[in-house]
Order: sequence, then structure tokens, then C-alpha cells
Amino acid sequence: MMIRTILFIGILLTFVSLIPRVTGMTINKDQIVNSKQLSNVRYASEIYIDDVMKHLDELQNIATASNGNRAAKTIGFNQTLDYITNYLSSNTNFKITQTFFNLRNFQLLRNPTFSSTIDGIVKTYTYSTTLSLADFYHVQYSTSANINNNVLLTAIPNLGCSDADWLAARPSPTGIVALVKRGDCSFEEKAILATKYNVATLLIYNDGTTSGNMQPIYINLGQNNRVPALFLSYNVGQSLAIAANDPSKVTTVRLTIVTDNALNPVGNICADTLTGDPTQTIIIGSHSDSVTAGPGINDNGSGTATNLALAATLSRLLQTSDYVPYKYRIRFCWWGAEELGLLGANFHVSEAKKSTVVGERINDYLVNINLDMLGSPNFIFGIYNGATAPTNTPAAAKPGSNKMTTLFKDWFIAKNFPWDYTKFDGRSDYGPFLAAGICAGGLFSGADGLKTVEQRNRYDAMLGAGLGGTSGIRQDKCYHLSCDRTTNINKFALDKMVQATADAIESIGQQPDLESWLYPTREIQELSKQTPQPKFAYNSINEYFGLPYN
Ligand SMILES: *[C@@H]1O[C@H](CO)[C@@H](O)[C@H](O)[C@H]1NC(C)=O
Ligand SMILES: CC(=O)N[C@H]1CO[C@H](CO)[C@@H](O)[C@@H]1O
Ligand SMILES: [Zn+2]
Repeated sequence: MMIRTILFIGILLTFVSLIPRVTGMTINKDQIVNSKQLSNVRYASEIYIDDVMKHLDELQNIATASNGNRAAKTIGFNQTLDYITNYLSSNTNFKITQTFFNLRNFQLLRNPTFSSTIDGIVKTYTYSTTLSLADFYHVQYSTSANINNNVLLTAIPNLGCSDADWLAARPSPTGIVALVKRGDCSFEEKAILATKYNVATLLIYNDGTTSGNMQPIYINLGQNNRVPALFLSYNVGQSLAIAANDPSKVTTVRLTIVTDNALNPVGNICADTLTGDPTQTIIIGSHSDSVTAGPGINDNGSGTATNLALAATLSRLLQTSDYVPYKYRIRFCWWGAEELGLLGANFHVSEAKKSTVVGERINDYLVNINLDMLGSPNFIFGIYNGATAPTNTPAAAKPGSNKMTTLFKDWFIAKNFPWDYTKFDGRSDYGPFLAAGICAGGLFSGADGLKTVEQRNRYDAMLGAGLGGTSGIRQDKCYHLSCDRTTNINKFALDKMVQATADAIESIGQQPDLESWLYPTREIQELSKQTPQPKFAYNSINEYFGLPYN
């Protein structure tokens, strides 16, 4: 690897020049680490909270001028991307790439209609947004359907989770409407099979297993869904299934679903250091969109702004002659459409899995540091707990994620600051990396969790009276609300989180062999990567949104 060799010589030369002041021992990898003590503990002290706050003010201005938010598909989001790109071009020498992907703009344009005809008897069903009154409900990311002739209905045997179920259906589901009961596999899996067998529309009905499972429910089939779908109550679904399974009856349906599924291009931005091995990349990510409900200054403007300040500071340092360049390429990314289901990061990871370009392949990544909400007003110093990675996390990603947890923890301990573990459930932009076997770590200052009395007391004791916040209230009372403005930011907490992140990047940047450190038995773990990988960081898009998974 050409770049790796040149860099290594560069590091070596830098080190050699320091030898007279050091010890004169033989040069080995450990001593390159030791050079950190001589000249290279600077990143954290050269990044300033006021720079981060300045970015937050700019993001706030953008939101204020754009109906109060910076959500994907709005002008506020586009202006956020412009701001990031312009700032990076004028304040770093990094290579900047903007990649667009299409975001489906799902909208229900009018209420869907649905009726059945069983042996000539017509029944019209009720659509209502009050689910307790509804016979059926629309499905997020359903495509449109206009079935105004009576079309045959077929009931898929069992729960429609296998090809065998779909092949056994009589009549065959192809070209007609298919009815499937809830259960066993995820809703998406049923929809994928329905698409495969080319149904005219998929009707999923509740399973009636409890009193809470009678009414239709709201589900999301995800951006990739291609099938028209409705969700029916148990009673409607069950009576239709009985009729459709009765060979002496003719059971047909009519329905209309009118949706707008227009595609909107949404951008991811990445900025790469010009130095460092591209086949060993450390990727620092944050999301650039807000929810539609508010300006998203803590969530996750604080991540966006921190990432910008980190990038500019590192670019400056790397152009300083006495700062030892890292052996690894550092890539800073701003993901689009996190709030809609990690779409930007997921797109990046799925492209990387397909790529054969050196430096762009998924295996060119060593670790993903995710910068989330970092300045919550009633903050905790939260560290992702590698030990609580989702159960479907590939083995390869686990040891390194634990090491990242320890790295952050050691920083807070060394500073005599309090800290807490936060869950590492894949529900942020690191999720797709983790699911692809890349270890991850990061910080999180808290969202709608309540600060406990124990936390308040411990933070007060360690930080000084009054700095521990308030027990019994949420860590971010403005989480996903319009009051998530710059005034919502706890500058003290954000400052510490920024310092901790800079120090973590510098520390792993200077590891002599980061790959061995993060992937201690990579060869063996390579084997476990052969097992089928989850499509997403979590089992289904519904699980991500806290909806029933199946
Ligand atoms: C945002 O930018 C994209 C890509 O340039 C463009 O297609 C889209 O129309 C813009 N959206 C708005 C709301 O300006
Ligand atoms: C990604 C992020 O913001 N982090 C938080 C910011 O975004 C989403 C939304 O809040 C949360 O799920 C994350 O926890
Ligand atoms: Zn959010």
C-alpha cells in the first residue's frame, strides 16, 4: 500500500527527530505511541466550544428561516448541507464528497376505500384515523392501487412467512389481492413475499390473540416497499379469510389507495483527511437533519456542529509541521434523513458493501464514532455501552465496540467527571455500521430519559453543587420539540463531550495497529461474518420506530 508506506516513513522520521530528547531505545511500534506524550496531545485543547456554538447559531438561523425546522426534504435541510459544505471548503483542506440518495416522500393523498363482495353481498369498511373505530388503516410507504372491479381475494395459508405458504395459496396470489394474518415474521418480510408473488394488493390483518390485537394498527413497510397495502382489523380479516377459504363462495374486493411516493434527493456529506491510509478509515458521523417538529439544535445540531469543529481543527493540526499525522484516514460525515430511519447512514453502508473502490469498501472502515445529542440541558455524560450491542451484531464488531466504551470511560474517569452508560441499541447512525461488522462508539447526553436522584447527586458531588442538574425531569425537555433551540443547549456539558471526542479520535489515531486493537481475532471473526447479515441494524423498520415488529 503506497500511502501506508509513505505515511509510515513520515511517522518514523518525525519520531527519529525526537530521539535525542527521548531515550535512544530501538524504535518500535510502542514508541510511536509514546511520542504522543511528547507532542501529540493537542486536539482537545485546540478545539473551542465557542466554535461549536457559532455553528449552532448558524443552524438555528437556518431553521428560523425555514418554518422552524431543518428536516430532510425542506429548504432548511438543503441550507444545512450548503452551510456544512461551504464551511468545510473554506476551513479545511479535506476532500469533500456529497452523495445523493432518493428519499420517498410518502403522503396519503386521500382516505383509502375498501369493500368486499361475498356471493354478491357487498360490505363497505370504515377507514378512520381513530384506530378503535377503524375497520382498516393505511400503511406507511404503501404504493397506490385502484381496484374498482371486483378482484378475487386469496387467503395465504399459515402466516405468509415462507415461499411455501405463498405457493400453496388457492387461488394463486399473483395478480389478485392477498390476505395475510399478522405474526411470526416481520411485516416487511410478508411484504417482500407479496411483491415477489406480484399481488395486486397486500392485506395484513390483526391476529386477535389479545383484546389489544383486535383493531388495525399503524405499521411502516419502509422506503423500499413496492407493494400497495392496507392493515385490517382482526374481525374483518378473519371473516374475509373464512370466506376466501370456502370454495363454495366467490370472495372479491375493491379498494383504492392514493399516495404520493415522489422521490426527493437527499444528501450525505463526507470530508476526508488527505493523509492516512484509506483502507484503514476512522469515520466520525453525525446527522444533518432535524425532525419536522423543531429546529433540532441539540438533536442533532450539537452532533453536526461538533463534527464541523472537529474537522476544521484536525485539518489545521495536520497542516502544522510538528503534529504527527495519523496512520489512518479520518472521514467526517454528515448523514441525511436520520430521523426518518437512519436512511443516510444506511445508504452509505449499503453502497460501501457493494463498492470495489479502494477506500470506499465496507472493510476499509475500522470504527465509527457517532456524535449524537451532546448538549442536553439536563445532561448525562452518556457513553454507548458496547456490551449492550443488539443481539444481531456480528461478532467482529463487538470487541472493538467494548474498547471504544472503555476509551471514553477512561477519559471521564481521568478528568474526575461523572459518566453513565447509555444504550447501544443501533437506533442511531452507527447502527448500519455495527450491523455490517464495523465496531462503533460514541457519546450521548440524553433525550427523554429522566435524570435519577442518584445521578443528580453524583453529578453534583463530582462537578460542583448546582451542576448536577435536576432529578425527576427529562434529560432533554425539548427533545423533538420546537423549543430545541440554541437556548436549549447546556454549553458546559457540550464542551466536555467535545473534548472527550477529540481526545478519543487523537488516541485511536495514534494507535500503532488500530486494526489489531479493535479486531483482536479478526481472522476467526471473519468466519462469523459469513453468516447472513441483518438487512438493517434492527430487525425491522417498525422496531426502529418503536412500533410492533410483527
Ligand atoms: C434540495 O436539493 C435537492 C438537490 O439539489 C433539490 O432537488 C431539491 O429540490 C431541494 N429541495 C428544496 C426544498 O429546495
Ligand atoms: C441521532 C440522534 O439524534 N441522535 C439522536 C439524534 O437523533 C435521533 C433522534 O434523536 C435519536 O434517536 C438519536 O438518539
Ligand atoms: Zn431526533
